[in-house]
Amino acid sequence: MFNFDEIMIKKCFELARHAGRDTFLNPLVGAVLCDFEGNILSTGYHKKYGEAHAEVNCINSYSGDFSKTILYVSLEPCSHYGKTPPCADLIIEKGIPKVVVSTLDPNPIVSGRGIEKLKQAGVEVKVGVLEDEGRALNKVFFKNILSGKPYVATKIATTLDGKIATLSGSSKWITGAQAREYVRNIRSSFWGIMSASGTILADNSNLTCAVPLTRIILDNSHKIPSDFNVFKENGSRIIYVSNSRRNLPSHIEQIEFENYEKLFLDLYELKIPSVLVEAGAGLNSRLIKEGQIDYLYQFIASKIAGKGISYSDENNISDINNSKKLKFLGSKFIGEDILLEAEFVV
Ligand code: AOF
Ligand code: ZN
Repeated sequence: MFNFDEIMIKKCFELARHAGRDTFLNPLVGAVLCDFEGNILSTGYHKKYGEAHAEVNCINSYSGDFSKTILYVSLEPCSHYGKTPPCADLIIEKGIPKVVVSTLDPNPIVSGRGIEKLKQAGVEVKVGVLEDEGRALNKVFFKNILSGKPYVATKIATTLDGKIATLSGSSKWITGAQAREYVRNIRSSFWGIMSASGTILADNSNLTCAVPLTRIILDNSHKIPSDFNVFKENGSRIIYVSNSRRNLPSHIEQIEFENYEKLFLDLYELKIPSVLVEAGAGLNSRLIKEGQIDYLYQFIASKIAGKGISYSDENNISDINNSKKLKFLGSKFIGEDILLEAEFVV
């Protein structure tokens, strides 16, 4: 069914996505200004962290009369003085009579106050248009603000019978070249890439990507030799995580590991909003067990390995009703393999 509010909010989502990585630590937000006949008068989006919000960019690109306009925004207009003044004040000052919003802002300094401020000033407000999509668009921001931790995804390649390697550890390659190429796209949408000593020792991978990802290296007991590729300086940040400090070159930051909860809190403090885990059974098992993973990218190859290693072997669940639950979000062919995407249910 034709629903004009939904069409306009979808347009806001599209605009918001133009920003990509530049909004770093802030949400992706888009805005559209329409007249009462449904004509679009102006659009805007939040382009860069610290710069003008979507609403400001949209409102300031229109110079006509605002008395018969509707402002569509993918996130609740803010009510606070941050790096920029409150968007709600600008909306009121311009005399915009109606605002349609997808989701409330989870940021506790805003959260409902923006809407309240608008209503108090007599602005008609509608909230909740395509709310699930609005939250999904900013899943990283929601996780960051609500938990103080990065959004964490894991990328895993398995055989059809769920193995990441044979019993002898052979895993090159489970998936085909196209799937491995696709992983580069996935990596580039994250800020940090996390791996652990077992995987790094086996692959001597440099954990790099087309965009400068922060390499997060978990290495209790200092097992990775310091001449390994992962320590090489290439302009991107390196965070070394271990149970004790190590004498390493100064371009490498260090975190002392206590537990995973603390580690992720520390990583967000270090301004890492999202992390992609690329590791083996040990790290994946522990993170899954502790509920630290939000999202799963599982590439499934049309191969059967028989006895082998699963990515969650350390989770000893005897009653199937106590399994970790996920929600499937979609699947598609990548070359001869299938990519399955799912969200962990909390
Ligand atoms: C954005 N862009 O389009 C909207 C945001 O420090 P400030 O002033 O940039 O405020 C950042 C907060 O403003 C952010 O955490 C979110 O709660 C709210 N809304 N932020 O960067 C926008 N609408
Ligand atoms: Zn704002």
